[in-house]
Amino acid sequence: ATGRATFTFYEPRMSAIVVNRIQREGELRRAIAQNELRLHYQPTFDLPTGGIVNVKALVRWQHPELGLLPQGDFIAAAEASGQIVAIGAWVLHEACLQAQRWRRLAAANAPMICVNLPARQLQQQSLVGDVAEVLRSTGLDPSWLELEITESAVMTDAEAAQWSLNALRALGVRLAVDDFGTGYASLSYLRDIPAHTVKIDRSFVAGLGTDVANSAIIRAIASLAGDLGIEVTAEGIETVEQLELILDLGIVRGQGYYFTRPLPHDAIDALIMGAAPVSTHFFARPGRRALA
Ligand code: G
Ligand code: MN
Repeated sequence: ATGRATFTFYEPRMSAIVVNRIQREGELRRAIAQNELRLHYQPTFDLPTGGIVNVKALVRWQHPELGLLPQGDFIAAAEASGQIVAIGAWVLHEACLQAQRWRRLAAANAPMICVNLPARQLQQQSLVGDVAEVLRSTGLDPSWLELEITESAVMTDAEAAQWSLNALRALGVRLAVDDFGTGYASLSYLRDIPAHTVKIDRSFVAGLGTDVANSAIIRAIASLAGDLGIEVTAEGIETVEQLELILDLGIVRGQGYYFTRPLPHDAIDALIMGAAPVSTHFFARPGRRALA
């Protein structure tokens, strides 16, 4: 990894790192084979009404000894080992199955499903066919699936990525750019990628109110996306102050711990069926002025 024409002294620690990685790879293989992966779901809300716009599927690992692990604990390792492709395939299938269950449960009130598309999956030549097959086998209408890509995933091999993304869009699948603003892509990225949605990274939302630069950046992204006909979601809203500032910036879709953390599917059932009080509780705040 450090290139040619170098030398390195051996240290026992290096073996330990390799052994550790091999062990984790073995564990992950078992996790996939023995059904230890789970999905949790985090809704994005239409801010003025409190309606659910879509839910994002997020993978968890129900580890037999360590308990429920968030994606941060194993996805980077899975990306390094290539197991992310198998995990990504599982996530996509499971998420589409769940989306179909919600369709049966709530018909038109069912939320669209959003799924991360890791860089390695985007590079797979079989991607478009694989997605089409999942849609066919689960019966999910393509327009109910939104695949989320990051800037860095596209940068890896921009030309191939763009070909795949155009083909996915032609299938009728929706595309979103996730964590926008944190990668190295230029603004032309929003022009070239056939995305329906851009999700503003939560680091900008977290800085709202403390540093005016953050609202300037969010306003600029929202304005650019608006002019390009791309929908905007603000990620990572944690406080009512952030929510107010996001609404002041004219953004009408938001997600974050202020509303809810990622939840197991049955908790989402309750939200969809209106059994949980989320809408009145969070959105119909007295004194909140109407949006212009
Ligand atoms: O892939 P995506 O960008 O949707 O990643 C969502 C991740 O961010 C999840 O792991 C989720 O738990 C986390 N997340 C979602 N909302 C918030 C939030 O309001 N604050 C923080 N710190 N993390 C969040
Ligand atoms: Mn994100």
